[in-house]
Amino acid sequence: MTNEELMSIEKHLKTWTLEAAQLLKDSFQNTLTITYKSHIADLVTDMDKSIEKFFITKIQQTFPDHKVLGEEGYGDEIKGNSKGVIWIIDPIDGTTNFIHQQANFAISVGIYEDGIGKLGLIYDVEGSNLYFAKEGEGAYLNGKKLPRLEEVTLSESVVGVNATWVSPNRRINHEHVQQIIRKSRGSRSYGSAAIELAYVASGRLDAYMTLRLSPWDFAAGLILLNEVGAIVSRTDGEPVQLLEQNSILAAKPGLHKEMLDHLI
Ligand code: 2AM
Ligand code: CA
Ligand code: CA
Ligand code: CA
Repeated sequence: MTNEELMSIEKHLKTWTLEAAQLLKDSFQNTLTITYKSHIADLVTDMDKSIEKFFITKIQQTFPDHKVLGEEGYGDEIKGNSKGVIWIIDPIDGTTNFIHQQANFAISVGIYEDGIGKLGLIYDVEGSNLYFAKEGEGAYLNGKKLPRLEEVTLSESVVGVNATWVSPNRRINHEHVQQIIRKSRGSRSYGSAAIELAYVASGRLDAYMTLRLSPWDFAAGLILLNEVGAIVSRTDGEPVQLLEQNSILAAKPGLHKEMLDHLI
């Protein structure tokens, strides 16, 4: 797409996100309808669904040839085909936080063309923090350019990790995760993958690792991270596949290798 088209998409994306964020804030006054997806800790609310539909309606009206991949399934059948322009949307990332805390949840939108990340946006709704990146033009927090990330060692790092992975589980050797945490300066867990990826991009976290994310969890984050020079791979060191589920290790240069050496 041309730069003109990209600028038009950016303008709409930011406007719609702020409108959606207001809908989410307004919803705090209402009673949420909460249902379970795969299990009792996998929650979805009526707001997850209505925000996804809100974006899809706007996109179909304004950019009819664009496709949408959304967590709640109201978008298009993508089936591994990354051709064309695809909006990868998580209407609420951190639904459990949305329900329990009314904080630490985000709207996450990554826009890709033929599999290349063009625009990435993560909006921390309660904190009103807008993380935005445009391919080749850098990443911004509330309009202020984020500096490129510098090398750091694990012993001087704060690492984002979900406590689930510290106990025995079938996805990774939990002792390797324990070693990383012991060696680090500290660990944090925020319950929103999108926010945690935005924190790595903005330097609030030095690294974030997680064992299973879907495209809508990381699509925007990858674009932000790329613009600030973060290193991103799966936890086995292999490249992340955009349209598949992946483990994710995102970290500052140097630290990524040090963590990977513990993991494999
Ligand atoms: P979600 O809130 O959009 O579902 C912490 O739970 C983080 O992991 C959130 O970013 C959450 O996204 C994501 N996540 C991915 N798969 C999940 C699942 N099956 N159950 C709960 N959270 C999941
Ligand atoms: Ca979910
Ligand atoms: Ca999510
Ligand atoms: Ca979600």
